[in-house]
Amino acid sequence: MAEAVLHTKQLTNYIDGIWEEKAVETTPVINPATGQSIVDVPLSTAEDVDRAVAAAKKAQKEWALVPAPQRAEVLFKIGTLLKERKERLAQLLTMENGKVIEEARGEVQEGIDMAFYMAGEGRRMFGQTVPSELKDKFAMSVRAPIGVVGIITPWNFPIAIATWKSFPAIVAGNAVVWKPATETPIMAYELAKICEEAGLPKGVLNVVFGKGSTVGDKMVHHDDIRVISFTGSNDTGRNIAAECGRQLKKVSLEMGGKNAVIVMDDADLDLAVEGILWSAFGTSGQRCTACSRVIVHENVKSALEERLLAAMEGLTIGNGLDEKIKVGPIINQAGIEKINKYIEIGKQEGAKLLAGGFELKDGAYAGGYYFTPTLFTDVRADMRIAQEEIFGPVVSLIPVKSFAEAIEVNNSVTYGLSSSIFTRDVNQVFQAQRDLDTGIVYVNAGTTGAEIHLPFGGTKGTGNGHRDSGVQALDVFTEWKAVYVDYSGKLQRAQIDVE
Ligand code: UN1
Repeated sequence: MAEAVLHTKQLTNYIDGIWEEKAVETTPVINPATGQSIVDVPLSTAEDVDRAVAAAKKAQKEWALVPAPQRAEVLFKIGTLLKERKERLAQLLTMENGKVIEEARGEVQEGIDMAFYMAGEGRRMFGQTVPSELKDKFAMSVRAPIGVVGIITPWNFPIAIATWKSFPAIVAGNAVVWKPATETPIMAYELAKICEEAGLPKGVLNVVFGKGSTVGDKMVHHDDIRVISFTGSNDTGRNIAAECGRQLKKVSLEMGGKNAVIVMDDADLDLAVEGILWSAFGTSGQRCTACSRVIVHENVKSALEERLLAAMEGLTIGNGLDEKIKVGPIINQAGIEKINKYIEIGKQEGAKLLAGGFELKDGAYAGGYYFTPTLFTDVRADMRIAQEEIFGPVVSLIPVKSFAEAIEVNNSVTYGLSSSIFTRDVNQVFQAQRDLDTGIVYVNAGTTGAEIHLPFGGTKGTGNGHRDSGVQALDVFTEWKAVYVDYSGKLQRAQIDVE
């Protein structure tokens, strides 16, 4: 297939079904593999947000009255179009984000899966009927849409995360104002085009671009936005939560992880190496679910190190459009600087650098933002490299003496997104799934690869108890309404007229 081409030089806001005039202020979108500009993205204004919210508010009233199975049909069409354009979308995704093409295809697939899954939800959207305590009285609880929802999405999964949030919101009868990350707006542009083509009524999905300090702030403060769903950095998430708390606005947060793979001394070490390699260096470690700690039983520490080092040599680094490449670039220079900072911190803390630890700037790498897969060993659980999210291809090996210590170390971080254990001991499997304090637990697989029909999110500093994707996502975008229908023909007082 020919390489995908974007047929515009500047993206524009999409408000009330209209692709607007070109913006006054823009910023370039940079391909992190080459350093070259692909397209310009508007720096939308607070006034743009106001118009987007007004359009959403108007559209939502009618959209909420469309029966959910019919709303779902639009999502089904969206899924079909996403499927038809999968290769084009994957290529554009690799260009704007850098992830290797195989992973880009996987990410688009998450969007397709989410569309069909939520299309199915349109014919379920289950509520509950429960018996009333009174005769001739019917009681039920139903899901009601909330209104206008604001979604703020990150650059590392620019299409998948957007679908985890917008599709449940839409099928539940809400309207959306979406701010995608400035680094990766092309997926937003393409997805909005697809929604339009699939017949989503104007105003149900609106897209504004630009900086969080202007556009995100305005969304968070806007009285008519009733829910904010955010995935991104911890600091930003906490600020959003504080403001939403003040306004009593519902907020759903996913703010990263410090995920570990535990390797016990009875584990299949080759399988563990494969799991670590994929979840630590896939997406160049730029996943919230990425493995950045390996907690290894001391009996197999040197065997694991040896096999891991050998396997890391096979990791090809380069432009992700090349099918042979396994590790693509880092998103931008700021990302590289953050990783470099942690390499220095790790060295100062006394961790032993076994592999990598440097960026690649010359020859074939010139212009791009590349970092070598890195392995630290003899890391102590309380070191900063073992506690803080690095968001790059850096793994810290932490030796432990027992299963109990492994669990304790796993749980010693402020985050709680994903964890994994490699063991053949069935008792340890069940103890681990109970005791690992994370929202996602894997057994004999790495820390990445969540499926869209299960809840995605984490405990402790990862979030605030809500979940993306899965049927649980509907809880973010609906209110539970309790409905009582009394058909006795007389006034029956609950708690009082009970015989
Ligand atoms: C993220 O990094 O924020 O489970 C999302 C996974 C992917 C999604 C990651 N399905 O690794």
